[in-house]
Amino acid sequence: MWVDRRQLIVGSLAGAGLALADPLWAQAGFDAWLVGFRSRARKAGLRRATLDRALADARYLPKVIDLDRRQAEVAKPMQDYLASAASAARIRGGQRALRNHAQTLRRIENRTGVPGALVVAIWGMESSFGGFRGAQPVISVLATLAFDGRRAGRFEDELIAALKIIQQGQATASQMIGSHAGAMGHTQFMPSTYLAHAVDGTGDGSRDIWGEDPRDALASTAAYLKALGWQKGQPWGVEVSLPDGFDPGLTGRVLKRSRKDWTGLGLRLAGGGALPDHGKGGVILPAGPRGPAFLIWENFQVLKGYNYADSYVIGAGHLSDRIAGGGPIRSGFPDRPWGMTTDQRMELQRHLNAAGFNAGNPDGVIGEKGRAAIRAYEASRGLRETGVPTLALLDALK
Ligand SMILES: [Ca+2]
Repeated sequence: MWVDRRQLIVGSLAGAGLALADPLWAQAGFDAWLVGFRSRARKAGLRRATLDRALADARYLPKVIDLDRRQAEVAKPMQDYLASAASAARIRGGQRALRNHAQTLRRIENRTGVPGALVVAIWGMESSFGGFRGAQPVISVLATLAFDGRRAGRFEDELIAALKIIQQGQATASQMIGSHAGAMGHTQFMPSTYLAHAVDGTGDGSRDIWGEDPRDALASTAAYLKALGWQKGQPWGVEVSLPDGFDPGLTGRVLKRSRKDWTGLGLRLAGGGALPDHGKGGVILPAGPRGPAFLIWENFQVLKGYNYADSYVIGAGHLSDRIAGGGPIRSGFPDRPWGMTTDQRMELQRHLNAAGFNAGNPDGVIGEKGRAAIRAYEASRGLRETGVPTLALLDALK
């Protein structure tokens, strides 16, 4: 009974936003939540013995909540993001990894069509080639996030997936170390991704993405990309040059054209040369029309399955090109993407969101989501659909 009573009190305080400010109350609420969770986990097929063992040390981690709430402020400018995503040290690290694991990566590529340089680039992005795999107890992290309630359903599902991994004997709760968001191992798999896609890359029957040996994680990463639809031989994207006077309203991931059409519109490979042919593709302008332009195909979308942010996909894709011997991005970056300050871009995002057009987190980056929101706004007003952020649009929305 005392558990129920405490849950009641904590529940009402949580409603007032007070409970989580006090770690003691939070711990009390967490313990009560765990009792209810156990019965839901049992219904999901987890055995009592698994839960006793795996949840014995589960505890509320206030820091996880702090970090979760601190996400999504002003995004880094694209050039700064790319400079760290594809730093000289990381390119060297990737080339070393490509040599050290050449045989494994060749085997993986033969099986999945995913190039070794890309697998290694993701490894570099996710954990600095295994150097930073996270140090948090994943069971407690996921339990804390599920209890916190902002995305309770999602994190409770992940916690159940993590417990199933333990029940399968793939790892113990204490081996299951990861990030403050519950991502695990060399390439930072969420538990549900592990359950659906992890494979044995070493042939020993285990799927160990947590230990020192990265081969299971590398094979699993490629298997996951293949399952997401990776197309062999197709790049993530290529940098292109646009002719003078090019209409940015023609760009956007969803506005696909054939190679012949893009060529006719004056596009060339950045640095010269004819465009490659991988079917219909779209052109994206991550820093606006005065920054780099990329021609992208289906594999760009596949990589978004790994991490939805366009910046991540461009970062991982570009890093893989550099690891494979390609050069830096040729175009410079404008000080003001789309001719607007960061504050103005954030304001535009906020106004679009308020008007019912989902432009995503107001972080100052007008990516594909923001451009789709602008197109929807334009369509709703009977305007030509450009998806192009401008000061005039901001004024119209104010
Ligand atoms: Ca293995």
